[in-house]
Amino acid sequence: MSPRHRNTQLGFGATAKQPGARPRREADARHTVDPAACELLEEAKARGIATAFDRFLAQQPQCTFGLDGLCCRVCIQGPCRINPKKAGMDRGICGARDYTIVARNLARAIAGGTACHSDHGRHIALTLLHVAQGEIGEENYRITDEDKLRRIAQRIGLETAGVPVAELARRVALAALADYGRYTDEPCTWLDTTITSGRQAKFRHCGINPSAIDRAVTEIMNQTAMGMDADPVNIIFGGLRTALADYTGMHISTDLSDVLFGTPTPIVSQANLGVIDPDYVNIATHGHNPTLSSLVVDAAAALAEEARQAGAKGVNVVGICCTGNELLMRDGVYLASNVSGQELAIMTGALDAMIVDVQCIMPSVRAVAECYHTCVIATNPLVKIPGTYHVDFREEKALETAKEMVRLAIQSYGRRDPDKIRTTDHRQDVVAGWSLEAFTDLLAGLDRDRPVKVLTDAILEGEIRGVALFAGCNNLKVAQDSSHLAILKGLLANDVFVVATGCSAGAAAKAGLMAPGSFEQFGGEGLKRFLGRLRDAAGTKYGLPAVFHFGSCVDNTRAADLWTAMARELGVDVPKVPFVASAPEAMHEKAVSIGSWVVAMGIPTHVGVMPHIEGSELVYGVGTQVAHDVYGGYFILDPNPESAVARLLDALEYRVWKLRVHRKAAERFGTTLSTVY
Ligand code: BF8
Ligand code: SF4
Repeated sequence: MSPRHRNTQLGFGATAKQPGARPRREADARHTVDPAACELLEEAKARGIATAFDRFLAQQPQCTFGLDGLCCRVCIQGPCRINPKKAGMDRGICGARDYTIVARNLARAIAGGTACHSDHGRHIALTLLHVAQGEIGEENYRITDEDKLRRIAQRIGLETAGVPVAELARRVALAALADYGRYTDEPCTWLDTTITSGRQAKFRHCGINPSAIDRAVTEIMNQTAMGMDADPVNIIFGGLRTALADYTGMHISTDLSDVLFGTPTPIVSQANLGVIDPDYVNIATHGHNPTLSSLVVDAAAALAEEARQAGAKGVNVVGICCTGNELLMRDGVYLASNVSGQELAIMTGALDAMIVDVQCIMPSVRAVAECYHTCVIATNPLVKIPGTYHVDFREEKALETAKEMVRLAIQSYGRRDPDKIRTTDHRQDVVAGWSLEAFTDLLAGLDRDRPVKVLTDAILEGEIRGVALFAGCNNLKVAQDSSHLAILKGLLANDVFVVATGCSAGAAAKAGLMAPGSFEQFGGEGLKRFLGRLRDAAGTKYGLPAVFHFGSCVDNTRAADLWTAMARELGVDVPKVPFVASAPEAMHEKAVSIGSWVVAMGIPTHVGVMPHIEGSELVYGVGTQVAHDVYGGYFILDPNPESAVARLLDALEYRVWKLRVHRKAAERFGTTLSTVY
């Protein structure tokens, strides 16, 4: 463990930044620990095709000003690259100091992530509105989960009795859209109605309640412009307000996707590149938004006969990234890979089309596809990649457009080059579909009235040590999936109950950590007992996994709903709940915004790739130490998986210990539970 990342007994409080220390990893020569990806990378090498793995190495060494967050390009007098320790270079041309520049860069990354998630949520809300108003035909979209719609409506304070479903959907959609553009100062509805009263008070007290998502993004861009805010703490508070707007947009996405496409229930499928089957017309849906991909699934089923006429056995839709997670958890669609495997899917030579919507789509997919027959189809007006097909996807003719794309894939199947087919056998069984509702049902097998108590009791009694959320991306600074898997296995063996989303869920799925019954293989004795009890009580048709797939990245809000439910069950605020989070291979701006709201919600949050904040001791200290005092959550920045496991376990242990002490004290003195964390 490097001295910078020494742990304290409490599990938080990384030591102050030590000059000259640079504990970043060297480029990992292994590239990936995914066996399917290894095979395909060999193929790339043999064919002389450059991938992101090669380009990562070509970028070395990366600029240390950028890595430290000390490069300012906010105005075009810059870039100003400053060195806080060198006289004359210790501030930018305008006089901005290290802490201002680092805080501004961080806040702008949060704004970027918030824009992505919230635009996704807006799209879903608009789709629901158009369905409710009868502007989109039933063959395209419909309200699939009326119960969830009613529960959401009640939660946000709408009258539901006697209101017809379409009208209720219209009101819910309008309430969601109001969270984007409110001009008064009330907090966003989706934030305020889904958190504990303790968090409501905390956010109000700190003045970080967003009143509208779009306003939060606009304000932080203004606040961090040249000649605006120079106070790093005020900038960080602005960043956190934006991050809470991110949470709001994500929660809207999850809720309204469930209404439109159904709330996930456990479903068995498979993951890894071996799901690309050369006997079928293979279509990868890649990106994030289920409005497009769910229709591709319908269109593929409808056109199976056309595929058979073309000589294939049918159409096989597979998913990549979060679109893959959305389809896996609702429809059991195979998950081909997480973000770093997107080019490799094309290199199987059997991928006939890749249909992309928004976010995490590397422009390089087109360059790789040029070496193959694969037809890359972009579908969103905000995502055009030179050289690809662009199909204008509109909700009102969604099925028709989806069929058009499936037909392109069938035509492309006829252009395959048999010499280039290099599919792999690596695929793992997966049981996915753990919405919070599905997981609560599982707990209800042991206690119908207070299902969440089953989980909190298991923690208080020491059967399991707490809950961990695994989230975030692949980042090629780390061998693909290696940190996810090392930390996941470390926590499972130490009896932590684990849920995962996004590309972290993809890593777990591909490695067999979500296979039915896999908890028996990867869990410690306590976790095995706990999940064994749940399995026996629920009498499930499928075996339980070691890691529970909680969905796509926007579904991190399902995990947030879980810690909120645990806080309510325990009668405390979130900072006392034995719950931690980890993004071992964080990459995207979206991961920065998620990590920031997870910390503000009160959760110790590990990040395994150093964010660009090391240039300012002040900003570093705020994230790793001061945040704990203010919010109860804090960042554990540690690229070493072994010490990350130890520090996450410490954080859980500290919370359980404190919870027990406070409970005992309250019992003994007949008082209410202490609110101190
Ligand atoms: O939104 S985990 S690489 S795919 S950003 Fe992207 Fe990161 Fe994957 Fe899902 Ni989330
Ligand atoms: Fe340089 Fe200041 Fe402009 Fe940033 S805002 S580029 S520090 S002059």
